[in-house]
Amino acid sequence: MTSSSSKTSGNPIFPGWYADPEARIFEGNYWIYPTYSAPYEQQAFFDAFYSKDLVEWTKVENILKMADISWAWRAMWAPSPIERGGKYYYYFAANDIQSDDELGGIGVAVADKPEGPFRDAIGRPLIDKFHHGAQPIDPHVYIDDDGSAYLYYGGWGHCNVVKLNEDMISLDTFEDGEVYKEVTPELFVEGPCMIKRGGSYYFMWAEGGWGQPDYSVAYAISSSPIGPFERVGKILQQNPDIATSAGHHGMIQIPGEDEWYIVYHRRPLTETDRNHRAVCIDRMFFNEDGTIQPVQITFE
Ligand code: FUB
Repeated sequence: MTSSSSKTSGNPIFPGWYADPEARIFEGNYWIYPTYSAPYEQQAFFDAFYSKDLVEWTKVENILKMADISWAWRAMWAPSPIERGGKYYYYFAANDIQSDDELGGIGVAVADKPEGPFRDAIGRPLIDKFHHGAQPIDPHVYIDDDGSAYLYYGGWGHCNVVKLNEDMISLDTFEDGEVYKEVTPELFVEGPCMIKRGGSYYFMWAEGGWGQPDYSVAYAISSSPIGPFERVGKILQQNPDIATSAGHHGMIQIPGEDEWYIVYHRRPLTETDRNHRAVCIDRMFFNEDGTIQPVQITFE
């Protein structure tokens, strides 16, 4: 693991069109779990990347394949894995359902190792309907210090949170009896992400137009993992000299340090295809008052 003098490999950090990176630390390695960014017919598998130092990345191919998810037929994307009790739970979106009549939504797979192979945990989507208007896509899983597990998700401008049971493959209820709690912050589009720092919950999301140059990341600070999430401002956005469409991210904290990196996708200036998205890492700094400084996107 690296410390304050951490370098990254130069942006983008690995070759290939990948998007929606989730970032984790498992078994002493940094891991990035992205979408394979291609037309839907080709989005039929997931690769993952790991590194000891954020510089050299090794690719693991096909950690989960659509052929192994009986109900998935169209595309799979936006993964979010987490470890609990020695098992790895991998949440993902599939099929891009547009209404409650279609089969699809957020699935959950499980494996014994961070590199998989992942297998379907329940044989059907974990979340298969629209609740409070949130399309069941873009899951992000978070376990709080007290062991409570939350799954944030949403698209089409609405964001929900559900509580997971300890088995990580079924839904609990909140104290008020709700299962699907809407937590949509102002301007939310998709791609939720949660971190905790100094007792505060930092909820972040993608806003702006999907595939548009103004795609970006904003955040809220709350004293609770279920909000309310009041928008503070933007963290990440395009730089006309470097890249456009910077958004849908994950976060890495260097173990034991107050040192944070944002892992996100962006579109090189030379590209116009919406799927030509590449994974990048840049440093993210907090101000003394706990607010977040706008990230400078770089080629470093
Ligand atoms: O990669 C597919 C979609 O692109 C995700 O659902 C969105 O968050 C956007 O990044």
